[in-house]
Amino acid sequence: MNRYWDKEKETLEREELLEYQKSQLVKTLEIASLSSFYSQRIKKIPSQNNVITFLKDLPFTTKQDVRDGYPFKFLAVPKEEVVRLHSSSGTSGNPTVVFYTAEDIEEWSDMVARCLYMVGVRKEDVFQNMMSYGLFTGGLGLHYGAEKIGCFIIPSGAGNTRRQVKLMQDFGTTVIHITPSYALYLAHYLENELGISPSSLNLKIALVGAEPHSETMDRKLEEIFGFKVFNSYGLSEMGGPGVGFECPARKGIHIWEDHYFVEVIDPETEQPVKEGEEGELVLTTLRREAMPLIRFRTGDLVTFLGTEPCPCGRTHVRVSRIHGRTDDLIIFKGVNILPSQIERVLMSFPEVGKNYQIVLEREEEGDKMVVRVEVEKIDDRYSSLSTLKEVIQKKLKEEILVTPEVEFLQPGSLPTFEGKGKRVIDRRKEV
Ligand code: DLL
Repeated sequence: MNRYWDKEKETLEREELLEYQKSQLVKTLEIASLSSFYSQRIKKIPSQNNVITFLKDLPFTTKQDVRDGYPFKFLAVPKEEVVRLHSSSGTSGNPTVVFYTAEDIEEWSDMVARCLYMVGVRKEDVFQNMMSYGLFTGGLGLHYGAEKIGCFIIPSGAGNTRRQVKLMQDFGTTVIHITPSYALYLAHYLENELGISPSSLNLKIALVGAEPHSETMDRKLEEIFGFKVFNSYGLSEMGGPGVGFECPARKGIHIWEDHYFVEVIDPETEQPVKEGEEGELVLTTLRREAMPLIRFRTGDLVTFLGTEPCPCGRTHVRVSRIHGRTDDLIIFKGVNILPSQIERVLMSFPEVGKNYQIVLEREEEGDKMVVRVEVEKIDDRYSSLSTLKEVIQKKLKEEILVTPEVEFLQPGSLPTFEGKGKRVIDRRKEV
């Protein structure tokens, strides 16, 4: 049986792949130079022969550049060519927005279909998409990919667990797309609230991504549900999910090199790392029209696994799962949050000290965020500590969209730092 969606592209010889990348890079530079941001950086277009050297002399593009480019500085086509906008899940200030032409949507859907097909999703499958639809790319992105394959799609979106279960039971869902933390919660809910064994649902495959998760966590989910978990990687700046996916041989995540030029660099020296070493993933789009990005620093830390042939037969480069981030961006329940957003809210309360800590935990009932602060003296405005806590919690929810727990501590209880403090303690990967 054919195991490939697009065998020719997925198994291209390395030299052919490189030649293809070079020709796409030239086109990408041409398109990018039409955007107001890159018109400053790309003054001439190199030939295919020296495009790689040319590329490597260009400065990196950062998340901050994209944020500062809001709303239109990165748009490389006339506005009337745009058919859709997505955004990263941040809530503060300018979000990073991403534009798509009709062709971009087509290419993206095809790439997602390739990922799904690779892990065994077929036309006969009932595919329940439990990621949120809307600005977030996880909903519509996977939806269009699954539709290409011809799956029976249930676009249930995130949340409303009781209804999710009913849909799964009544329509015989076989594949789910879900964040790891929600999958854990779903198992807890099934067992404890409904008294249903998760493995009785007959699910076959779970596509899991959009936030950090460990190998142990994936295996644990497999044991509980009796399905196979595949790690799905992507980011809105690169178009969304589908950028890379774990293959059935489980030899890491293949990044689709006909769509992205891949570099893995030491975040300090900015030099490429060797095979087997950890570094930051840097990506250049090769086929995007509305918003090409050149040497985009993803902030995601991976081990570079190289281009040795994979038992699955695909030739595209492999990286490990995401180990962490180079910046202090928190990805919590699929929402991107900057510690500075939390800090801003906390500092607007004179009762709260300057020191704070954000602890992320993974528990059976789902992921938990605890914001720990030192409380100095309580103002007359608040009748008690618990009222103050509630007000802080509400303000935080408004700013970051999720409700953290707030813990009050005696002044001097939290560690102090000279220079950059370690504010975020992420214990989710320990599960
Ligand atoms: O999370 C796109 C996506 C949707 C990926 C659905 C997978 C499934 P953003 O909101 O822009 O886009 O967040 C991107 O999330 O830079 C990583 O830090 C993190 N991330 C995404 N996938 C994984 C994963 C979507 N499989 C940021 N493992 C990325 C760990 C991930 N972290």
